[in-house]
Amino acid sequence: MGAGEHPSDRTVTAYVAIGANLGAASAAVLQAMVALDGLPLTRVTRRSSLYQTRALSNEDGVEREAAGPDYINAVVELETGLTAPALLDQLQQLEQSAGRERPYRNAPRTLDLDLLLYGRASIHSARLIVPHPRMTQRAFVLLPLAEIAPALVPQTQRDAVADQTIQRLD
Ligand code: PH2
Ligand code: MG
Ligand code: MG
Repeated sequence: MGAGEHPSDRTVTAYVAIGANLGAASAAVLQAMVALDGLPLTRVTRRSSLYQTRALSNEDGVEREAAGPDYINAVVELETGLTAPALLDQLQQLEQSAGRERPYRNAPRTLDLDLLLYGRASIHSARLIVPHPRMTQRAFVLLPLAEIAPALVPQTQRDAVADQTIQRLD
């Protein structure tokens, strides 16, 4: 049994945001959904549509449109027996396998996997903050999340991001 895998059969419902804006972004997002389903002790239980979104950058706590290609974004629900740090390790390994480089903050990326929610856990470690601190400011997270877990996204939060450019793809 690898690090972070429990000997018990307890699982947690977690939500992961997927984003890409370099290369074949839609293919990378769909491929990531398959890869997430293949992680140890983990399966994908719900997947949102793909969304095309204008690149945003957080300046002084406010999300603003930024230069750079549009993103393809989506959110998946996982049922996982991994601990949160073990799941984060796996997400980072998938980003690496997709050729992710980090030349500077918010650089265009082949694949970004962000842990949004891990059950009801509130986590503040050096590596990981859950719930994701900027998720409620971002239409590219809230709308796909609302599609698969509407109870998690109050209408007030959706209203607050109504000015952000996002288009559901079919
Ligand atoms: N991710 C960021 C910064 N800006 N903008 C969009 N539209 N979608 C993203 O996934 C995204 C972003 C940092 O990870
Ligand atoms: Mg991100
Ligand atoms: Mg990230």
